[in-house]
Amino acid sequence: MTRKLFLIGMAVVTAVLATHLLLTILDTAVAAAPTDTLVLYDGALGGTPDTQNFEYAAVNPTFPFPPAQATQTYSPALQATILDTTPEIGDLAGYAVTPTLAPILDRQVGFRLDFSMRIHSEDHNNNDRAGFSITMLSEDLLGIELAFWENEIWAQEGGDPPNLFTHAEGVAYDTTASMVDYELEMVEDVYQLSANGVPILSGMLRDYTAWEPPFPFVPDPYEQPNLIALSDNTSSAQGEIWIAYVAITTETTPLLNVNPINLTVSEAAGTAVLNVQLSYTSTFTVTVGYETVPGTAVPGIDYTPISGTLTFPPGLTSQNLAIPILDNTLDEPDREFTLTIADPTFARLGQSSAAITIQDDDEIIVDPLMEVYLPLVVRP
Ligand SMILES: [Ca+2]
Ligand SMILES: [Ca+2]
Ligand SMILES: [Ca+2]
Ligand SMILES: [Ca+2]
Repeated sequence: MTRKLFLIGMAVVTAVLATHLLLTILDTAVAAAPTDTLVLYDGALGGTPDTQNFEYAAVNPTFPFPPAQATQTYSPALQATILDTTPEIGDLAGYAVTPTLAPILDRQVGFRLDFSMRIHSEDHNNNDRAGFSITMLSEDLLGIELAFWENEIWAQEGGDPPNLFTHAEGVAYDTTASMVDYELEMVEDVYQLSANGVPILSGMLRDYTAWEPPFPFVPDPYEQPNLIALSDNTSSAQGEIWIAYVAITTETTPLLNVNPINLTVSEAAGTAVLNVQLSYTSTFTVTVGYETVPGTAVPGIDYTPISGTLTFPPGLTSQNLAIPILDNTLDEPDREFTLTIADPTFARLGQSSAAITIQDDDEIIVDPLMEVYLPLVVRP
């Protein structure tokens, strides 16, 4: 079994190539990115991915280790790189981001790989293998390896052998028809793949660390944090793949904000209405807990406490919370309490609390006599 040797070879190559000169060139490219999106390869700029933020390796791991016949060719007409492993099925070839350049891929705040590509052709002699795969691992080594066939995209199973690296959930999809803009997002424990803006496949993240290199001196790519690799990593399949664009974006989950931060209502208002808003639409279903926290205002006397969970289906970005305010006839100071949100899923907390002030609307109950005679006393 030689399927994972490509990634091993790539890791070794990475170590060899990590020269000061290379890092200087790559750092320059990274610094140009203005946001938390890091463009890893842009075919419109010209050149193959290894002239930008990727490294390339091609090996034939079968004894006596003949030179790899796989090629990478930049096409000005396509503004893309053609990776071709069809000359020899035994070849392993592809790209990985230099570990020192990879951003931290934190599942709790989410990250997303955007890639534009077309499977020109793909062929495999094993139901559990594919001529092209995208592998992305989080900082804590959970991730997904997606296999691309001409007519299906599917996930490699994780865990322990014999299930490890077998054909798991997939979706029928024509990967050959045209260049497709894919988005592979990971948040918390799940991944979701979209094609041209439409979610097509999702599932749980996998743990591939049970795989072990066949030689103790080579590093294990499945135990390399923040791994991003695009490759034919098997001797059981081959393909011709056109790659036009790859970028990684971190902190992809939206922020949850309570508005307004300070709200003043009359005791007679009936309700205090607060708004909970997502900073942008999520393709995941976002939830967040909420509850009222007493201050000088007393639950059951000044307001009716509320608590629960808000759910934002994909597309919904705003919801209101109405807190019942209780009226009375006592003259009293203004009273305050707080609404807080906590424990979000598929989102981050932004402004997580709001202070509500209940203004008293009752007047001093004066002695009727005073009310009648006081004006007479003060009148000149
Ligand atoms: Ca391992
Ligand atoms: Ca191959
Ligand atoms: Ca009142
Ligand atoms: Ca009152």
